[in-house]
Amino acid sequence: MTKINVITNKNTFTIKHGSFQSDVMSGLSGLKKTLPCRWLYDNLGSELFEEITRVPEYYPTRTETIILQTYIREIADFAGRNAILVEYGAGAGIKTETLIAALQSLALDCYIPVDIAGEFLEETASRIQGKFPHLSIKPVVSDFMTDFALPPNLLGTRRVAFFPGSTIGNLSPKQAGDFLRRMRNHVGPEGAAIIGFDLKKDVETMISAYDDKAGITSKFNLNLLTRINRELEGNFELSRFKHSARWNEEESAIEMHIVSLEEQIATVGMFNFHFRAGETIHTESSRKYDVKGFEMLANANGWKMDHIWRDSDNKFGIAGLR
Ligand code: AVJ
Repeated sequence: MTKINVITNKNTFTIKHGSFQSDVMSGLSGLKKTLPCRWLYDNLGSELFEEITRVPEYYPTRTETIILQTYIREIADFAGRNAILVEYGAGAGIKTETLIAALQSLALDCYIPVDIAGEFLEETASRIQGKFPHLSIKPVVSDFMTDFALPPNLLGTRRVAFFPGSTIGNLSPKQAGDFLRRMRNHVGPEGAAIIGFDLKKDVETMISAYDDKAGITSKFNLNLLTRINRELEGNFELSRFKHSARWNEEESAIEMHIVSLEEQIATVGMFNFHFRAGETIHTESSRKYDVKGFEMLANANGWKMDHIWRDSDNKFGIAGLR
């Protein structure tokens, strides 16, 4: 494992590469301050995200649910009977009843939830096992952005990768490409994938989804500073920062930023970080695709778009890839 040695005049500390601490230290030291969005999801952050899915402005979760409900028979036909479903990022958040109902309609032989958070994953697995006593469930604790193998000797026929929630939008084009190829390796040449992605639309609708009137998304974003204060002995004063949601046309992404309201210095452990007035920490990108763009991404990484299911307002898409 790569380590970064931080040398001061008195002591040498070792910081584990890829840890929260190392990401905060390097993310706040650069010319452009940025933090990986996975750190938004501590306990409170995960609860706040659940709350976001219920605010009126945040359309993705609810729209994807409607599409799943509307087209579940077609989606089940696409997956085929006795499939092995591999769900990436499955433990993050409570499974909605719709997703569970979808599992039922899919008539699966085996369900493989993959997530880095082992605790959540256990919860998800046992909850689903309770509803489907005869389903073979094989949870895999892994970061789905790294290479990992599926359990051997799986029962069932075709393997189907499932990646709902437009989580793919958080990945850069390179990461999304790597991920699609990994999925292909996991399911093999006869396999399939079902992926939810958010569609590009008018900027106002997209921005308000990430800047709701009730201020839940703002709390969700600023909670990252609270987490730094708690876990890394930071002294961020939340009242001196604000949440901001922005549209980046070149990246076709909504970005969340934490904006410094004034010039200030914040301390994390024994390090000082200077902020200019208006300087931001970029905390998340949520990419929005059009159908053609998503199809090109799929084609370039080992897939053909076989189906596209959408809501009547064209807000969200679920792609069936082969
Ligand atoms: C869970 C990654 C799909 O990008 O829409 C919601 C996270 N961030 N509001 C998204 C999120 C701010 C969400 N994903």
